[in-house]
Amino acid sequence: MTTLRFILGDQLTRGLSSLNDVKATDVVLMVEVTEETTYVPHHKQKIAFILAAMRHFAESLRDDGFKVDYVRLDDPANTGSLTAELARAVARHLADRVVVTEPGEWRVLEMMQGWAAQLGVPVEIRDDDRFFASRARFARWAEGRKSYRMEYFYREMRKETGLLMEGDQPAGGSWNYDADNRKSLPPDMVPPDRLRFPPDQITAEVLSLVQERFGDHFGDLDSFGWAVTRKQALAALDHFFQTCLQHFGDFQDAMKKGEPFLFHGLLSSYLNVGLLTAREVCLAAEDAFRHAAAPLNAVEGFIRQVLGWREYVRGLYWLKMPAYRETNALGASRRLPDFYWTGKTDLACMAETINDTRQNAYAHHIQRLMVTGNFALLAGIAPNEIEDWYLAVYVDAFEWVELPNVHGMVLFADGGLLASKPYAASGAYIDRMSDYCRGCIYNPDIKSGPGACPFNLLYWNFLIENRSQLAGNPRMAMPYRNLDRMPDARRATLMREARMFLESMDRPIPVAGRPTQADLFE
Ligand code: FAD
Ligand code: DLZ
Ligand code: SF4
Repeated sequence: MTTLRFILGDQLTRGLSSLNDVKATDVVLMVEVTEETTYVPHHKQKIAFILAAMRHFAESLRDDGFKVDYVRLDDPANTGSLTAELARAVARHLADRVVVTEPGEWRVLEMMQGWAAQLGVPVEIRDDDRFFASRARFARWAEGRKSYRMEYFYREMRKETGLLMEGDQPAGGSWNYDADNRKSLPPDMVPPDRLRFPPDQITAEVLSLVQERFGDHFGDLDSFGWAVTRKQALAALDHFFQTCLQHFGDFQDAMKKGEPFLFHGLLSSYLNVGLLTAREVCLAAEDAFRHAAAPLNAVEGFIRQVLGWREYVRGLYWLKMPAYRETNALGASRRLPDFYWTGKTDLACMAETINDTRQNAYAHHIQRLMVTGNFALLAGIAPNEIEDWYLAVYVDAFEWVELPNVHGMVLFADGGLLASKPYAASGAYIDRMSDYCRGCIYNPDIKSGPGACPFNLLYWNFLIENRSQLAGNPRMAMPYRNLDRMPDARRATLMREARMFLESMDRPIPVAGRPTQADLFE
């Protein structure tokens, strides 16, 4: 009687539901498969991070006395798919039962649901209890609501968990200190160096494998320094608390050239694969507040991201998939410009964010939302094009968290299910929150004509083109009032220049670099 406990690459948690009640005769199965390494063209560091973390996790289970069957990517008998590797393992171990924890992606759940019939053995799919809110809990919260605002879900989760609560009231008297968290970075403020982890022998082997097999994928591998064990992830968490948490709130929305990490946690990849749990990081953050090691606006800001946004996007994903992914409320249809992959663009903010992404498989939230995301929204990039990009390029990207952020928060493709209005912004926002514009050939203060920041042209054009879907939204009243105050001729100029810019972007990149906007005026 052998039970197979099948653990996926983002289920690297010792307390995982499918590892409860393991018996001495059970076998833990882990498989590296081409299907998962290539379903989008993942950044090289993302593949390396997951395979290295999987191999280390398997070692730690063996050290704890588990029987582990681990299939490596370069095993000649490897069939390349989760289902076929499970079938081979069922036969190899004469298993009469399979236990799994529900996956993070719809596509894998569909696979799992077919396994019992395909394999001829019972397959038990257990809840993923690493989240504060189960799928059923979120569905109960959502039931009967006309809109699903994160803030209300978050307040309920604060009450339910007791995090940052004083009796039935929020600590400090407010639920949300976001208004305090929008400072730009003072020029003399230098963010701390971040803890990186030199590859050990296991990781070095994975890095060679990734270079050999996926050398043509996007991204640098040389700068790899992610934690790949729980011990390292705990060290990274501790380092964040010691050096960054106190400033996390104040500069949460800031951007600075040459500073890809600022005071952010760099914790999402560890949380998403299970090296850290959401509960432990929230409790540790609360502890820092209770011991006066960090101010309330920082700790509340951090807990809101993990207990609020992270849980909320997961709940929404499972509540609305698979239809969610198919919506396209603004009818966006443009191809993703090549510069999202090459970084070769004269928009300094885009080049900086894309090059950070290439180097680190990481960009912080405001870069993702207000630079590459904002551009995709304003330029009308087709949802599936830009979603695949986000799913591929970030080390923390799994569809349950990527999709609501891109489809809902960035693109408004769900028609406002997640966000009450599009996060559309002109160059003025980027100029206020960053120093990017100082090194740019465009000028955020110029609205049209030579030197005009393309975000300005695209912003007004976006409002004009999407008037029928957006003008009735009370939160868009102000931008539409400003638009309507413009003379017709001005609106026509903005539209014409925006179109010229978009057309220039669609052209193939010439060897010497694509034409600049200024060239188009010659
Ligand atoms: P911090 O700024 O330090 O935040 C702390 C933690 O809060 C993060 O580690 C993360 O677990 C959580 N968090 C913060 N914001 C969000 C959010 N909006 N949704 C869910 N969790 C959040 N996050 C991912 O984990 N995977 C993704 O694929 C992903 N794609 C995104 C795509 C876009 C377009 C946008 C706008 C956001 C995306 N996010 C994604 C959310 C967020 O940007 C990242 O979680 C964050 O940048 C990770 O870096 P950090 O650990 O330094 O975060
Ligand atoms: C992302 C990923 C990659 C790159 N490789 C593997 C793998 O070889 N084996 C595996 O079990 N999981 C991998 N993963 C993570 C899965 O894609 C993830 O478990 C599913 O997307 C469900 O969230
Ligand atoms: Fe980006 Fe415009 Fe600023 Fe250039 S001027 S960095 S394109 S916002």
